[in-house]
Amino acid sequence: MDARLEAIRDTVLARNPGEGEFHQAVTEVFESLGPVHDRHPEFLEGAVLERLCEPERQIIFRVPWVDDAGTFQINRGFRVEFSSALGPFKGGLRFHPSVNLGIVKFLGFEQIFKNALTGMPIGGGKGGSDFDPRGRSDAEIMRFCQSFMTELYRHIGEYTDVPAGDIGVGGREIGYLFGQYKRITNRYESGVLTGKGISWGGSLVRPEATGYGTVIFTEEMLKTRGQSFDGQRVVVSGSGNVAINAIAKAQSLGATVVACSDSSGYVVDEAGIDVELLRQIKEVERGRLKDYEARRSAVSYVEGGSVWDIDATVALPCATQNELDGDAAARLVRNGLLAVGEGANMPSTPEAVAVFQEARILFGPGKAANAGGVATSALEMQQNASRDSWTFAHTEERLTEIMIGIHDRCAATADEYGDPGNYVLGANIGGFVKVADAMLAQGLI
Ligand code: NDP
Ligand code: 2IT
Repeated sequence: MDARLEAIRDTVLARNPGEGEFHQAVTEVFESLGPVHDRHPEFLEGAVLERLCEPERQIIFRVPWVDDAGTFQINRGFRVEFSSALGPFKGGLRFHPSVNLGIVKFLGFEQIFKNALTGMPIGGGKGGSDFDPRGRSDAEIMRFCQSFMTELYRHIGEYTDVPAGDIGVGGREIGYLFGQYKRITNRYESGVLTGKGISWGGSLVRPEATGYGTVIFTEEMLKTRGQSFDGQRVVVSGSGNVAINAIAKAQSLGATVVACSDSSGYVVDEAGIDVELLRQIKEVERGRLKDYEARRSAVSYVEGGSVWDIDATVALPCATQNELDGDAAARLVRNGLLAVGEGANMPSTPEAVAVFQEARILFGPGKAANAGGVATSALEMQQNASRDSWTFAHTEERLTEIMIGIHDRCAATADEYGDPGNYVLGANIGGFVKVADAMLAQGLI
């Protein structure tokens, strides 16, 4: 890492002890930015990095609620408003027991650059709670969401901060959150949340957008080597929103997705994952992946273990951070891997990324490859602002254009900085320069 940047990075780490994932995300971005500061000394003079690593605002709050047994429950809520240089804070809410300030800050930091890469007018933020939705009834989820919004409502707004979903937060939760926001404020403010239901202000394609976008981005990478998804053997991790839609899109392009996972285990289905069955189990029944095995022939379910033990030519990690380590990366590379598209945020450890880059594997980092979700959220905001709703075909076309645009900007930036094919460099520099320019133009704030 460039010595000037390393000194700033060390201060950031010392000021934010115990936030391992945030440290990892900051280090990863800083490692790309040395050459930018040679060309743009004004970024150092303007303390752009010091400012970017200090969120504009961080909100931590108590979320009290009552479970079905009548027991009082107390969770912790977060919203970290990182950067509004390019637009209102924008980013998802994650409900998972592992959520803490360091996780929310890593996600919010990544979101700044991701949102810049989309070319849409959105800043970066993230939030969530250590609430565990697993095994909770619908009524419990509703009461939790209502309590969460009873604090969050005063911090968000169409022109301020626009949350959406992430792990554990989908259409159902956005509905309960929106209802409570409306009730408290007495305003039908569609633009305050994205990922809404289609009949009440949502956008077609938003549910599919992250998974579809990841596959579109990966297809563009494959094209640079004269390849495509057609005929590829694909492994996807996770079986949530991003994973299911990545599987659907990859198979529509002629790939066979042979395995996917949840936090309990993975299934191998050599004939190709039956997406409709997977949707039925995970989205309709809210069941576990284990249930897939009994309902389809010639399928094996492996309890525990890692889905990355299964060979693939294309790997799409779509579950969570640091799920694919250096050993798994090395094994995949030895066994014929061509490309990795990160549907999740920071799923590959730094060691895994180093293995992929060393082997010149096509590697699309999350902040570029999974930007289709937030980009379609921005399209939802556009539709809300104009009180319009677009067709599926039109919205999908916009998503495709945006993903191809992100791919091409990352590739062009990597070329410009002398490392063709390095999408990590392209994404970090491409996103950063846009934000840095806006920050300097807006003065010291
Ligand atoms: P979902 O909650 O719909 O699904 C998450 C999936 O990942 C589930 O299969 C879950 O398994 C698995 N998972 C979660 N945590 C862990 C863990 N600690 N270990 C192993 N498996 C785990 O979330 P999404 O699909 O929305 O999100 C997946 C990833 O994509 C996240 O990294 C998210 O930040 C990222 N992302 C999401 C976007 C969106 O629009 N939703 C946009 C861009 C990125 P289980 O059910 O067993 O917990
Ligand atoms: O990580 C992400 O980009 C998301 N969870 C989606 C954020 C959004 O505002 O749609």
